[in-house]
Amino acid sequence: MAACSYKGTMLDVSQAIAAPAHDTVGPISRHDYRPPAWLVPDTRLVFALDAAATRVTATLSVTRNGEHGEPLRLHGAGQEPLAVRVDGVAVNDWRIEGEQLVVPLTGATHSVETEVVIAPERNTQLMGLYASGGNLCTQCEAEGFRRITYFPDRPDVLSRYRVRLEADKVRYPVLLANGDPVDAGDMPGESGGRHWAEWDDPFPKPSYLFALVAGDLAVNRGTFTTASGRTVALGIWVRATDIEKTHHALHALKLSMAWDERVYGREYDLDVFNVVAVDDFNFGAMENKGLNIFNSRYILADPDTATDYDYDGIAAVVAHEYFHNWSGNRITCRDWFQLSLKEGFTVYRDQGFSADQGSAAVKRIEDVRGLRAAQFPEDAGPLAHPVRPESYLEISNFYTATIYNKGAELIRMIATILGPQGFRAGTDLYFDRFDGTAATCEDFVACMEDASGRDLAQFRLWYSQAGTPRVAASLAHEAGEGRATLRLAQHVPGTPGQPDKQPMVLPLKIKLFGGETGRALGEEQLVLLDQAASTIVFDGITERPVLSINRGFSAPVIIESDRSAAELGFLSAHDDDPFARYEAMQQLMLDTLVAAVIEGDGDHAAVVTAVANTLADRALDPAFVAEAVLLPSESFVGDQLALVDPDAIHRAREALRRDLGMRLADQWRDAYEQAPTGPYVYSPAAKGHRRLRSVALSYIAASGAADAATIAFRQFEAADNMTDRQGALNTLANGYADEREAALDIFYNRYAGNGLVIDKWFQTQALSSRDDTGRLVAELARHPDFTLANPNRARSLIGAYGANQRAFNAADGSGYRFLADQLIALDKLNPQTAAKLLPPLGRWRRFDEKRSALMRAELQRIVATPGLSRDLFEQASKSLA
Ligand code: 0A1
Ligand code: ZN
Repeated sequence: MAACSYKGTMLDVSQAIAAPAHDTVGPISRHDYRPPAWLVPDTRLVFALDAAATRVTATLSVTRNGEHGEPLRLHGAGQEPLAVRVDGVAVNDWRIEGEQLVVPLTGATHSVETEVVIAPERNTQLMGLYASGGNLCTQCEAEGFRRITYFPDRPDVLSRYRVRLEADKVRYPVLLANGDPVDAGDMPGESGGRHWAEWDDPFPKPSYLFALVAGDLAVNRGTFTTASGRTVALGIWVRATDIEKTHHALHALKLSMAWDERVYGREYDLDVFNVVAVDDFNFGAMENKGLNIFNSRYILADPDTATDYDYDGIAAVVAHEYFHNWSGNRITCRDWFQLSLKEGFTVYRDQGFSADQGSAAVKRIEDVRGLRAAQFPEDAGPLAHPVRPESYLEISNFYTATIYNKGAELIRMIATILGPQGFRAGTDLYFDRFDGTAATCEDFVACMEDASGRDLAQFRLWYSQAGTPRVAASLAHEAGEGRATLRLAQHVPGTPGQPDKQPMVLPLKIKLFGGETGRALGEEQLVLLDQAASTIVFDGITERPVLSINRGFSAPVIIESDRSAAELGFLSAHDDDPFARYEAMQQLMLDTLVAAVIEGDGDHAAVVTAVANTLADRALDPAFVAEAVLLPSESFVGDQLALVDPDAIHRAREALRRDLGMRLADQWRDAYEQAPTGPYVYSPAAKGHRRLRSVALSYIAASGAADAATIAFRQFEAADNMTDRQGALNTLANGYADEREAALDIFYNRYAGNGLVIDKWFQTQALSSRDDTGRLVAELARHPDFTLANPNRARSLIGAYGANQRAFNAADGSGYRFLADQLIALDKLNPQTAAKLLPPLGRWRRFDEKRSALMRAELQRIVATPGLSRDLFEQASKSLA
């Protein structure tokens, strides 16, 4: 037997919660997957809850998985076993190896019991059991359960959990866990003031879906009757003062439950479904079986404190977590390399839900904008990885836009290739075949093939090859022959570890329009480009054709076409697919801005005409108009250029904004004044009007109009809702008028103590296009309300600043230094959140030598920091490579 490296019964909490040094575990490779040596059919947990010291007793029924002589290996992090019992008898022959408790066992089945004490109030990483706002809650995905107790903390070990919670009745009157409630009561006399509750979850689940909540919470209750007639008790749990802000989330939950029955045939399966909101949370929300735990920003809303964007986000995240009950919980992931199996599919499902609540076109535009803002740069940078990664140091770093959003695009492409019926047959088969198991991306694709008869062999490259494919498209017209020839060529750029790529399957929706008449020259076609190059011939084309390609963003690729400004302007007015109209306008704007950056001066005429036409088209949905007339962001313009000059990009974009503002002054005023106001209603139409109004306001301000700040301040003061108030504040925050300070002060004082709104106050200032934003951000970091301990607050200042291309990339490197300082400090508290905020420093290859050297120096400083977490080390070291 190997020597025990660490053993004892004394608990030293300060030692126990220290962040792990990054070199404790090497890279994990997908190919090293082995099935678990031991299974755990049943788990019984008893929690004696206390913020300072919680005792966890875990009893695992374990069964040997196949013929082997392996001991039982249980993961544990930050605690030590106070007792280990096998079949009820205390044993001593266990050992600790790294993060594992190794227990030798002789038989085929045993009962293994461990006892640990953990300190939730000292858990600043917010993984495992921790305290938030005086309550106790858990976060276990991906590897947090091992911070609660010893367990095979891997997603392919599915266990039935029965959980008993004991706690002080006054501090923690509400005790929740996964599954259905069994019983509850007061503890007998000597425990004084304590009570207990037991929960039972009949569905075997991996440990990352475990959850408990203990706290002083109020509930907004509802019910949902499933298609088969079962009544489910719904509860949204929040602090009592927030109860009125839960109606939107509860409504969204009911809509989600009905939608999943209607669209995917999926019913809910327990008698209760609880959702709890907490203020301190590393991500958006978590799909724990029957007990979702949410970042409060994705639950709490009322018109006075939440924008339309927040309302949409809440509905989307509530739906996302609910949909995981099938795509994630009933069928989970075999290992973390399969993360996109649940996340890509579930994002695709929540996108479909949101599209069905309002304008599908606007939803698609927003999703594509998000993909281009977050995923395309990731795929083009040092942290690029395939949708099914090959290796990782720290799995938390792989909750990325690639796994989530590109993963969703893969599912969308499969749905496009199979068609609605084939896709539904595929998902039915998947849910049926893999229910109750831990599956792989390969299993999902195989179901799609089996149900549809389509061969997706080459399509699988989407899971293994990183990088955004580029498609060159060129349309030639031979008028005399009545023929148009479309030449397509694809190229997938090299990414870290993958210098050479094979051609992918790209489903491209294509349509031709007559350049003179504007009429469609034939139906839309779905072209599957699966070669490096291909030629498509269209016959009977007598009129000069204009190419509409990748309609609806049917493939997540970059189209490089030789379409002229006139053709793009034409499509922006005549294409019959609203998404394609938007795309044409964006491409026109992008071409104009890139030319202006390179040449130092721009010809804005085509953009001005196209925007004017869009504003004048009364048949268009205002929500669509608001999206269509927005210029691409400075970062997105930067992404088009080999060398990013942040100041030149800012100048070019501001010049175009100013020109649009001035030349279309009347139309902006018209759009601003025409938008109906009236009391706040959350509806697709009202949202569209509000959005267009704020966009128009920003153009009025961009024009330099003398009354712009007055108009904005009037809107700010008159607003009966946060959308209008925030829209006005954004405009004021970008400018230098006296009204700016006044509005920021009013906003701050009005919402003092409301964390989610104060986050907006920080964020708005960090995103400002003012010249002195860097200095202001440094000051805000010293504001009494700023803290790194709350992830939302950290993101609202540091994350927003990192996204502000011009301010962050100040030539003197002050932005880089600031970010590195903050990340080094944050890493000591919360490595996951620190690592998430690092990517802006990894863009150094795209900047001039001076900036690039400054960024690298900060990355090196981070990597050299003693005691750095695995999370931040992985991101920083990969960003340097
Ligand atoms: N599965 C969740 C996301 C999530 C992942 C990790 C977390 O750890 C802090 C939290 C949440 C989802 O997709 O919503
Ligand atoms: Zn998810």
